[in-house]
Amino acid sequence: MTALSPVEHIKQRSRHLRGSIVDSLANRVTGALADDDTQLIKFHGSYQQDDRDQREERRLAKLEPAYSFMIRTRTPGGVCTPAQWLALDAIAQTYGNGSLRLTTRQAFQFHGVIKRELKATIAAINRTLMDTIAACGDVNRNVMASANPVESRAHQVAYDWAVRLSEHLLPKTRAYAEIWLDGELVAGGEEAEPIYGATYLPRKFKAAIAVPPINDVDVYAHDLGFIAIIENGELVGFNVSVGGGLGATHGDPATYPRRGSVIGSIVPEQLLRVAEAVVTTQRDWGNRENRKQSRLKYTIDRVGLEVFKREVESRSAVVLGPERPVVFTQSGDRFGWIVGHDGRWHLNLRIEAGRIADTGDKRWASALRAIAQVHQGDFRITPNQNLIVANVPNAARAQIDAILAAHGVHDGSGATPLRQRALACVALPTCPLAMAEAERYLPELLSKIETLLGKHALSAEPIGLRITGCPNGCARPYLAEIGLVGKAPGRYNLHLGGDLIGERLNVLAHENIDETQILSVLDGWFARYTAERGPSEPFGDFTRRVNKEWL
Ligand code: SRM
Ligand code: SF4
Repeated sequence: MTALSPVEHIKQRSRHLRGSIVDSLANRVTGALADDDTQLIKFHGSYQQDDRDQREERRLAKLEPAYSFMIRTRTPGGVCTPAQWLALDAIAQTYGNGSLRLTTRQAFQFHGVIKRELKATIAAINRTLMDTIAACGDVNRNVMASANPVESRAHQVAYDWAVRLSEHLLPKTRAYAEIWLDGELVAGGEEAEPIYGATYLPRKFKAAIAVPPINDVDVYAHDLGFIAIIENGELVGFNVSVGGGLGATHGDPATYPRRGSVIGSIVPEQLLRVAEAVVTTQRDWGNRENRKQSRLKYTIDRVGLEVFKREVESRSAVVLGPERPVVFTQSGDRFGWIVGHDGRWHLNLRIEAGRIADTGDKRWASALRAIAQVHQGDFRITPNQNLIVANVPNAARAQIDAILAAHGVHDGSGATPLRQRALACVALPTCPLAMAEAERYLPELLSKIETLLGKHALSAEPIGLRITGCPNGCARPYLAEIGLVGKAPGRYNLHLGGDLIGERLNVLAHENIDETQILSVLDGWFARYTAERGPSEPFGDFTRRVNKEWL
């Protein structure tokens, strides 16, 4: 028998995620945690990192790396109140690096929190009635839901289910309360984890709820996806998708992005039972020896989709109905003011790479703080790293517009569709796994590609580009029409052929190329696209059609 991976042993001896985190926090000799605790802290919503820009300088000065912590919230569906916004903004200023980061999974991230302020920061987040438990780690993570509050009542129902699912799959350990909130100690940490057991899941687990026709959540990228079936504006059920996941390792063909497979449909009341059955099947069947093979997608490919489906049916006592027809028309956001079905207004703001900060004349952090001080509705983080100022009465719109203008920012509706749709993961300097830049490089790269699009009279085309600093896929690059995946400093793999609705994985077209080569390859494609495209044929479909071997 192959040995369990080291992380399994750490979980096993952690007494339900306690480990020695309390001692690690108290140790003033280092800015880091003990090794085991760096794994366990993830389940509490935080990662230990170090500033990679400073690594070499500190090494030469014989100093330990500049350790700090990233903290991620659990915000199902990405919804928060203005009061929460103000509190989170203040926390970022007091304890973090001054910026808030909206993630591709509708959460907030704080970067740059030092160890001695970690407890105060997490406690402060909890005082806002938001938490960070299970935002990371081998558990079900933040549950996503279509952010669009516009179309129908179905969106509210989908959001409510996302909250219920998130709560249902939360770890039951009291470790979080004990460590961060001075909760009562549980003797020996012996409380039960009825869904997860003592060693939790073999690997991270992600769930999302999509409300057609908008697949903003990229539902097929998730271990578990629910696709709402809507009849006459009412949500009457869900298609169930399993086994999506995007992470891969360069040069290791045993790892790959996988699109989720629909195994059937359910009525809403069956959602929690089916979700729990998928989770416990993965708990029991997932690979605990090799973490590169432990996501649900590999479990399903190993045992077969039919076998997996039968097990889920048996554990949930739900017989899945046939897959129902659903149609997605887009995965991107719609910018500017949109009026909802109930007459309230929603302002979708484009936030470049999700980073909320005051940078030069563009004072996003101050603008949103000022909006939060007067806003009576809520805020919604979109899965595209953008923000909706939601539920605004008509009379309050002018004030919000004026605040934005006074702070040098705008909703992004005037930007090129390329810029509107683009996503970039965090990458350097905080992500330890980054091989190349992503967030910091995005603005410059987009400007260069916009010049090319202008040259070919394609500036108005809705072309989707996503860039990541490594093959883990945090900005879901494998679903983009143009996906750039970091290989080394300044070098990327170029993927082409995704679609605009998140239903098709793209294909590796060029390996390990630099900016000059990227621009030259795209220049060639844009020229052909202008000359040879079919009527209304999107760029991704065109590249796919022309390269028939990709089909
Ligand atoms: Fe991710 C690891 C950032 C969404 C796949 N991801 C990381 C870490 C924590 C690096 C680490 O392990 O030390 C990154 C922290 C960087 C930093 O400094 O903040 C990181 N991931 C992010 C975020 C912040 C990207 C962003 O720019 O928004 C997203 C946070 C989401 C959230 O709020 O929970 C983020 N990560 C994703 C997604 C997209 C999604 O889920 O829709 C994926 C691809 C889907 C999937 O999971 O298959 C993704 N992240 C990964 C992986 C690869 C997992 C795999 O199966 O191979 C890793 C590495 C790992 O787990 O070993 C990873
Ligand atoms: Fe880091 Fe890679 Fe994720 Fe980007 S894709 S945030 S570089 S792990």
